[in-house]
This record gives sequence, structure tokens and C-alpha cells, in this order.
Amino acid sequence: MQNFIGGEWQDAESGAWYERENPARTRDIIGRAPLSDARDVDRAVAAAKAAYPAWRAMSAPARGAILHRAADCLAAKGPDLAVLMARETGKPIVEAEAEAVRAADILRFFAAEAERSFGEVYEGRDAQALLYTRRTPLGVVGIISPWNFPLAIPAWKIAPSLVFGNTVVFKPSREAAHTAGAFVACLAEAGLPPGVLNLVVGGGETIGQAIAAHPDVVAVSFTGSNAVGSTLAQTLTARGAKIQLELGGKNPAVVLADADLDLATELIVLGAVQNAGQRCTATSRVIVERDVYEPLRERLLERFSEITVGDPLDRGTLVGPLVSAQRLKAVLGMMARGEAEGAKRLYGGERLSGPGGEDGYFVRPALFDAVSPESVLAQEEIFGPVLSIIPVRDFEEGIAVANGVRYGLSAAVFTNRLDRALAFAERIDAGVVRINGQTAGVEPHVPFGGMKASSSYSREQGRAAIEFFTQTKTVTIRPPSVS
Ligand code: UN1
Repeated sequence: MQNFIGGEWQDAESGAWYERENPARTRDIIGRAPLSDARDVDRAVAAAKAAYPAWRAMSAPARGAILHRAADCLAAKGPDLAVLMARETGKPIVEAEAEAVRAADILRFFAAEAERSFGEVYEGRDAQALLYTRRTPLGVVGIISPWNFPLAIPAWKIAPSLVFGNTVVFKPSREAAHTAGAFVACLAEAGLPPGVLNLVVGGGETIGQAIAAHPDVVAVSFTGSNAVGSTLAQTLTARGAKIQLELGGKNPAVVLADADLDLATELIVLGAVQNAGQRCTATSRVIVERDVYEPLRERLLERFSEITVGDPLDRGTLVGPLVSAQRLKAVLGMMARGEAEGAKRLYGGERLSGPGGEDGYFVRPALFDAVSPESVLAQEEIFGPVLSIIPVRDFEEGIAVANGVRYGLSAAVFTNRLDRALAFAERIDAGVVRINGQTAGVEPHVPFGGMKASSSYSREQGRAAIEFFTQTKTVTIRPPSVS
């Protein structure tokens, strides 16, 4: 695959490239992709800057019409895109197909944003005047996205950027560049003018940083790790650029004594292991009231033993490989640290070989018990299929433990009691709260983001997107003379 700059597919200026392997069978090479550097970022930003005046001058519904056509393209190519995504990132095919549909839905939601309000009318102090606000675009925005939702996250950042009149420099994760290329191709085929959306592929340290440092990039929206997010934030805030960060999670599912344990078991396990736990919204802590600790533990153990780990292209697979050798090493290392701290491994956690005994980055989903709320397994984001059980005395202690981490992205409670459900929704530090639901999974039309170290206080998706991707102009119009 190639970069896409100013409407042209092209190699990196340096001519350098890397090979992306299938994480389920490392000898299967997906293809090669450019290793870009600051020169490619400069060209992409220049193209986006040149395209900006005409793009912002186009009517919003005309911009939306292009997004509608791109959604049609994504829907038509969905099955092929899902196979590419599964091969490139290891996402199981059933999840990958659902994500392709979701990406098209996201594009359609934002296409329709063009036909909703871009401002408000007020009554002013001057009765003769028309006083209104208008949402105007920012300019050239940078989009830096991860590999775990290689279509949905680019869609929910790029679609609002475009419909509100910005032009874009897009840097996808190295591990998902081919899927990103296919997404950009749909937007190009839908008639996006050259330079409005530019794709630059390569290492984050090089080009992510070059995008953040570029004086013509006025805003950056980033989803990824806290470490990278804070480096980008320093560069961006130092030069006064606008920033949106979606970072890690350590999401709890609190199970109260009156809960439906079968429902809780199913949704907790899916929340923990879908996409091999590589979701910032993954369930990673089960905080359970002592009265139901043993029956819940037995159910979880039984459900874990039924999980099918295998080829992401096989429709029966629930859990595929981790995305890379680096992730596999990190996840195995955290489990070893957890055991050294006294957590008891009830199930899984061992490395597995790929389909047909080939090399792959597989780990058996792991269930830990007797995890202390202070331990690494209870505090740090693992980004792997690892679930820790933390028993608590009662609801009060459950809330305290649930809130006792630096993150605050999503949280679930399982209970039949309305008073407890309402108290949980009120007191939990999380941007997404589910009562008798999974911690993961978000809808395109509602705001998404976290509290504390999980986000930068801004929200993505739905009508919230207009807040980040526009700025408000307040206009007063008076007749030249008053008769
Ligand atoms: C979801 O749970 O469907 O990177 C979306 C992530 C989040 C998105 C989660 N930003 O996992």
C-alpha cells in the first residue's frame, strides 16, 4: 500500500517501507507499507492546507453527500474489508464484519450532521440586531488512530472532521495501515477533492510527532496509549493547538449479590476477551460482593474453559491472536508480575501456537483470582484477554475499589435493585456506564469518552463531535441605519 497525498497514491519520500505480517500466521505477509518521515508529513499538510479554502466553502450538505457515497462503498466492500482487517490485525471475522457495518453507520450519521444545526439564534440587547452563533471549521486537523478498531475509530474522527469543513492528515497505526488505506480509498472513490484527506503511514515516533509539531496543524485527535498521548499533548499544548485524547481504561464490572449471575458471566467474559481484550473499553476487573463470589467464580471458570481460541478467519473463533510480538510480550510480562504479587491464576495465560501449529501471537484467555486492588493486575491497563476477580464486602467497598484506579472510561454494574443501579450510575467515575450491560461497545450517535486519565475531557461521536471539530463564531448584524 502507499501514502495518499494531494489525491495521489505514492511511496514515502525516503523510499523506505516495512512488511506487515498476519499476527495469526507470521509467515503470511499482508503487504508492504511506506515508512514515511517528516518530509511526507510536510507534503500532506501542504496539500491539506491548499485544499482547505475550497472545501470549507462547499456547502455542508454537499460534503455530507460525499460521506454518504463513501458509506455505500464501505457497505459494498464490507465483507472484503473484514477479511483484510482480520488478516492484518487478528480481529475475529465476526467482529470485523460488524465493525465494517458500524463504520458505514458512523459515516451516515456524520453525513446527516450536515443537515442539522450549525449554530443558534439569540435575542440580543439590541432589538434591531440579529444575533447568532455559527460553528466554523478549524483548518487542517491531524488524526492519529490505533489498530484495535481500524475502521471505526478513523471513521468517527475523520467523518466529523470533514463534514464540518476541515481538511485532514491521517496517520493510522502501522499495524492497521492496509485497512486504513482501503478506508481512504472509499472516501477518494466517493469524490473527495484532492488534498482534503491525506494518508501518511509510518512510525508514530517519527510522523505522529511531526504532525503534532507542524505549525499548520491546528488540532489533533488521538486514540491510543497514555504514554504516547502525553508526549503528543506536550508538543501540541506548547504551541497552542487543540487536542483530543482517548486513552486507556481499567474498566470494572461490579456484581452485586442480587444480580442475575448467568447474564453477568456472559457479558463479563465477552467484555474481557472479545478482540482479545484489546479494547480500551474491555472489562478487566470483576468486583464481586462476597455472598456471590464463589458461584460467580465457578461460572466464570466454566465459561472461560469454553472459549474458542484460533484462526480469526474461522467463524467459530471467539478469540484471535494479539496484534504483535510486542503486545504478546507485554501481556505475558504483566501476568507474570501479577502472579509474583500473589494473584492466583485460575485459568489460561499460556502462550499458544497459531492455526496448524504455525507461529502466531496467541495467548489463552486468563482468569485471575484473589487479586489485590493495589496490584498491577488491578491497576494497570493490560490490553489483553486477562480478567481479574476482586472480592469485596459490600456495595460501598465495591464503588471504592471500582473508582480506585487512575482511569475512568467505562463501567458496568449487575444488579436487580433500582436504588443500587441509580447510585452506581451517579457515583462511578466513568464516561460510559452500563447497568446489566457490557463495559465495551459504543453507539455512533451518542457521546463517547472517559473521565480521569482516560480522556482529555472532550467527547467523541454523536453530536459531541461538533465541539471538538469546530469553533464558534458569534455574529451580530444590525441594519446600517435605524429609521
Ligand atoms: C468499543 O468498545 O466498541 O480503542 C469502542 C478503544 C476505544 C473504542 C472502544 N477507543 O478500544
